Amino acid sequence: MKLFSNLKKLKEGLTRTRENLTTKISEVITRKVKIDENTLDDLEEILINSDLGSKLTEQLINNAKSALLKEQDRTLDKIKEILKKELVKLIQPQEKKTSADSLSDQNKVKIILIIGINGSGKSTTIGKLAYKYKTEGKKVIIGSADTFRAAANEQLKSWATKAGVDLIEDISKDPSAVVYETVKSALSNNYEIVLIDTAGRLHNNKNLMLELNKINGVISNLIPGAPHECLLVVDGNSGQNAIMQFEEFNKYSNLTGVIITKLDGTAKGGSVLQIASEKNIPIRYIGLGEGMEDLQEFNAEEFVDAMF
Ligand SMILES: Nc1nc2c(ncn2[C@@H]2O[C@H](COP(=O)(O)OP(=O)(O)O)[C@@H](O)[C@H]2O)c(=O)[nH]1
Ligand SMILES: [Mg+2]
Repeated sequence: MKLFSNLKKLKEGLTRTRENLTTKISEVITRKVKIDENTLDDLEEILINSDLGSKLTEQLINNAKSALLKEQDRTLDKIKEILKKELVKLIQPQEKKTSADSLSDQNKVKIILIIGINGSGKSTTIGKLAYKYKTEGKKVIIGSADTFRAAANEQLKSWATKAGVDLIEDISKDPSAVVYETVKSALSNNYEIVLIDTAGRLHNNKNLMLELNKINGVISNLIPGAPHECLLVVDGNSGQNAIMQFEEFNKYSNLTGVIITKLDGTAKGGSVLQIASEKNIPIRYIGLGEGMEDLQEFNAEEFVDAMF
């Protein structure tokens, strides 16, 4: 399922991250006669500032250290190559999980719940996913369960139209009722993919938690074991906050994966790697723009390659 996997697009999307990183790394390296502790400290700072976070950066620098210090060839290319190789090793475990797509045949219908804070890109990602599955020949329906904002519903409807898929909305503005109707309809009309959009913020976290619990309950009452996927959408610009969002949502949802959006607009693509290395959860997709096809499966090597 490599539909939109396109290295060129990934590189385009990560242009700002790459320029930011390589400019700074080359500034540090080219000033130096040899790679000493100070140089490594400078590298460390650059990586932290690119949102890799202190933990991943420390691991990366430590792993790269011996290789770097032993290396006779201290050109920028060589150093980048070593950093890339060590970074891929650290984040690859999460990619392997991704490639075994959990779209198993045992579930005739697959229920995918999309959660995350307001503005993270949930509805846009649902539009892209709807289009992706539709293009693969699947019968797709969207449940518009962010009933709190009229504009949110209109936006999702326009995505559904563009992707050519069906959508259930409103049901007197009750999110659980929308979810119920959507799953019911999916079961009686042989839909294969159900994408459920949710609200990002109720007036407090407790309400959001109760709402998500209720939605999960409605789904599992209709289909035991569902939702089959619960994906957290995180804005790639959110830095350290990405980890916090993950931890918060993970408390009251059974997260099966993460989607990181807006990687085309940030100079700091490192938050992806931070989640991939620190949390035992697959990075399922990355968002690289506002178009229908701007969604790719996460591939550690490709990502690191596009980043440096
Ligand atoms: N550049 C870019 N913009 C995105 C991406 N994903 C979402 N957006 C934009 O981010 C804004 C919020 O997205 P939306 O889907 O409404 O977020 P939601 O509140 O979580 O549903 C919109 O303006 C989207 O067009 C992405 O991958 N790249
Ligand atoms: Mg939305």
